[in-house]
Amino acid sequence: MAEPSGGSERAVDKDRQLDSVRKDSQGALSTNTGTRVDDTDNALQAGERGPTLMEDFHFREKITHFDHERIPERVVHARGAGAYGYFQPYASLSHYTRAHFLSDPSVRTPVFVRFSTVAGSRGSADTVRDVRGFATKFYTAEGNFDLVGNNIPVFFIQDGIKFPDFVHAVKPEPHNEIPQAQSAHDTLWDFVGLQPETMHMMMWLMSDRSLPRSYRMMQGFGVHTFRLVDAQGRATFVKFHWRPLLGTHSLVWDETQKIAGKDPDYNRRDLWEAIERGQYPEYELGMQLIPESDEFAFDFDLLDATKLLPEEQVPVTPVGKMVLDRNPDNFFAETEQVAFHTAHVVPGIDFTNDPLLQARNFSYLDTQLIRLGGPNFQQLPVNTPLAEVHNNQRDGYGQHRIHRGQTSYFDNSLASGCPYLASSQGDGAYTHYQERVDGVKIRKRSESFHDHYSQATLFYNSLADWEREHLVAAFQFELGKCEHTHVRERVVARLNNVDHGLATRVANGVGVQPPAEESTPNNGRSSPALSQANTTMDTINTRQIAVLVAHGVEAAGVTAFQEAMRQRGAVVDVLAPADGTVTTFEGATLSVDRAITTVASVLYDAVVVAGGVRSVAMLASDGYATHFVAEAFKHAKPVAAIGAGVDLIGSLPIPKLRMANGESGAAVSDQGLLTTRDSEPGSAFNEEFARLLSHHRIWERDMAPVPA
Ligand code: HDD
Repeated sequence: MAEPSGGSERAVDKDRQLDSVRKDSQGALSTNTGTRVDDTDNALQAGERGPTLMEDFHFREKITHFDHERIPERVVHARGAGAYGYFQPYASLSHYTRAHFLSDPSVRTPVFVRFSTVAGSRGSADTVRDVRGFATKFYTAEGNFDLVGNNIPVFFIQDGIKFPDFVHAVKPEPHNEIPQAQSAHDTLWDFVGLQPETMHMMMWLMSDRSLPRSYRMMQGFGVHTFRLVDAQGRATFVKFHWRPLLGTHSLVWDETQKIAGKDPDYNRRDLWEAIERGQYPEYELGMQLIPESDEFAFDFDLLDATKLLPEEQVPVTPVGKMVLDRNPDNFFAETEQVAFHTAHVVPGIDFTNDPLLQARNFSYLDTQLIRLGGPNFQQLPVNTPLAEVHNNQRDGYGQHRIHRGQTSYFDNSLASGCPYLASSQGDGAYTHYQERVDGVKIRKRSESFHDHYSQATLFYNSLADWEREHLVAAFQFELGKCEHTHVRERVVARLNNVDHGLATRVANGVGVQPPAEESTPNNGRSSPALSQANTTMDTINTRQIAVLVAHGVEAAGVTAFQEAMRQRGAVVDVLAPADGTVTTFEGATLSVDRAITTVASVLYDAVVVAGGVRSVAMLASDGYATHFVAEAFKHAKPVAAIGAGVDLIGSLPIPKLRMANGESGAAVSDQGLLTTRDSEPGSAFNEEFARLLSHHRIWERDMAPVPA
């Protein structure tokens, strides 16, 4: 085999490959056979008021094509957003794997990533409570490798044969197709109560992990234990992790529900806009590497996808970085038609006997056949590998290749035996890891898969207080939506095996009898790495800040603040009661980015009320503006006020915190409320604001009783 080309050149190869099929809107209008068309608004008809004629080939072609525009949406993960980029390892991993793309730090491998929600339809809102898919296609020189993961490190079920049952339970109920993209309904919780193996994953789903602030701020996990195999055929177990460089951050539940109406494309738009601004999302790939000799060293089974491997037991080794730097040109052609498959592997990466993974290795190929209409979906441009493809597979719907020659079988002599068999050494052929397998045919779950609660407890114990409060509230919300009392009761009984206090609180919130005594004592174990309280909090890059202004605003303070935040990578929008410009206190004009009525506080990470007595008086009498600030406060966001802006805060129905008073003086910061009477706040104010924002939310005032 020719040595795959290396270096940064490779990252653009996929882009170059796609160039051959890109099409710009230009030239004269024509039919699909190239016949030019001079009227596409009026069908050919017999007389001005007469019937349309069959003869109108342009009409028929146009309508027929339109009638066939839709393809089946993905049965799960229908709603998604994608981007291109590249992956580059920090150092060679050749002592673990022969995979070329992991063996040379000079090789940049092009990638396409698709993020998704699971339960909702293609048009559902982005911010629903759900798992997020994190699927990466590496276009390596040795073929495509797909890492089809989620933002949660465990899964609902242990054996893939249960996947249709689980998905039927979580999807809208079949008799009335309600609710859309929601887990808060009877059938899901009925399933959960009857399947204790779901309990660990349900703890994650009820945590803030299911409400990511951004696809750029969530982790990714390969979930299963895979195998890395080196050139000598030696294997190491591996668990894959993606860590976002911006930290792992979430929205709050009330906020996500409002965003679902204000901007259903919130996460999709966020990804798109960050890439358009050149603020490229970055993720570090990490690996937990487990020697084969340690296969049975843990108190759970490495083949059980409802279990994670605590980082405190086996640390995550950072091995490389992925950067997403290009938006697709066409959503359908690329993001919709991309076809991921867990069995798209390259030499050096292999499977384990995890029964969930084994099932996936069947399901993903099968689903593409119906979704993309036949066996040639790999020829769709987004799926085409950079590695050369030669085989004797022929024909089928959507065949784009013109295979030449007389032969389409192996072995042949008429085409000199081509395509010939690749060898594993010289030609880099894939060889399956030679695992010894010995067993009787049996339908039985291994004993080692039977503990369903220890890690659910581990997760619960690892959460910060505020995370635990959110989780309890989520269970209460979801079970509170269930109509059947016995469904609520059974889940509470399951939770009693996780933690008695948790079960009691949930029971009290949903009106069922709390369990009298604990069924399993809390094991007291925790893993700090599982809490989002311990994530990266050192940047405000790409954070969205709203500055509220009106006529009479003291603009000097606003401009200096804007500049200071932009230098740190944040996005600052000036919002006013109306779009256009406002006349400033100084007599100049200040551009307005958006009218307050067209946005909402839930679309921002922080809010600042600018100074200027007239401006503040106008804002204080504007219900949208006051609601904006109070709501941001309720959602635990940094709220700041400059000069007279402090008076607006004082007039709001929010808990009274310490605020700046008097004519001037240093800024006062109290539980994320930052105030200064100076109309031009200095660098100390900016520093403190950036510090608060880098912490994402001020959880100490979370759940503030604010009527917003
Ligand atoms: Fe799956 C899509 C992730 C278990 C069957 N899955 C799909 C996608 C992601 C995952 C991210 C969307 C890919 C894309 O963007 O196109 N799935 C997972 C993870 C799992 C998992 C992390 C457990 C660890 N999945 C799973 C099982 C089965 C499937 C057990 C079936 C036995 N998944 C599918 C599917 C989908 C899919 C039906 C729908 C569309 C597609 O594959 O291409 O085949």
